[in-house]
Amino acid sequence: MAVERTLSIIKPDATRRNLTGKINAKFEDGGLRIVAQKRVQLSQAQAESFYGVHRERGFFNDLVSFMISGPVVLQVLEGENAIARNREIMGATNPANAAEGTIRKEFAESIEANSVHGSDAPETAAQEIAYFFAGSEIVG
Ligand code: IDP
Ligand code: MG
Repeated sequence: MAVERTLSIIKPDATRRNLTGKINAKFEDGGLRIVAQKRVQLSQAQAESFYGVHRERGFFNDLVSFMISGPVVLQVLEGENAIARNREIMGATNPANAAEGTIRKEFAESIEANSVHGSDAPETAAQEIAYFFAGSEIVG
């Protein structure tokens, strides 16, 4: 197995409810290390660009509004198979379909306000990490 890095975002629904620590415990208990972390307010341009792949989807404008509705916590998670492992810890996009014990099952409010983002493949992980972090901000 390979050690990977993946981009995680704790979304505004979760920061609003003060769930950062409980969500970080899920990552750490699940075997991932938080090797970079910063709390920021995304701009509309940043959110639109980050979710650009979804620009044609009906939910795009609502998603961007949601992502700038409050602070987010940007993170780099590291560990064995971190990209897939994080997706397991997060659970399915729609909390109605998320497995017991996952972040989205426990904390998500809706399919949109689903508490966390996680990269979905090695290429997107590398792009998403570079979008938000300088190499010097990541300390493994
Ligand atoms: P993912 O976050 O599990 O990778 P994606 O399909 O990449 O899911 O969607 C990105 C984000 O867009 C989701 O996490 C969620 O916040 C939002 N989203 C996805 N599908 C819907 C939908 O059908 N309605 C509203 N928001 C959605
Ligand atoms: Mg996705």
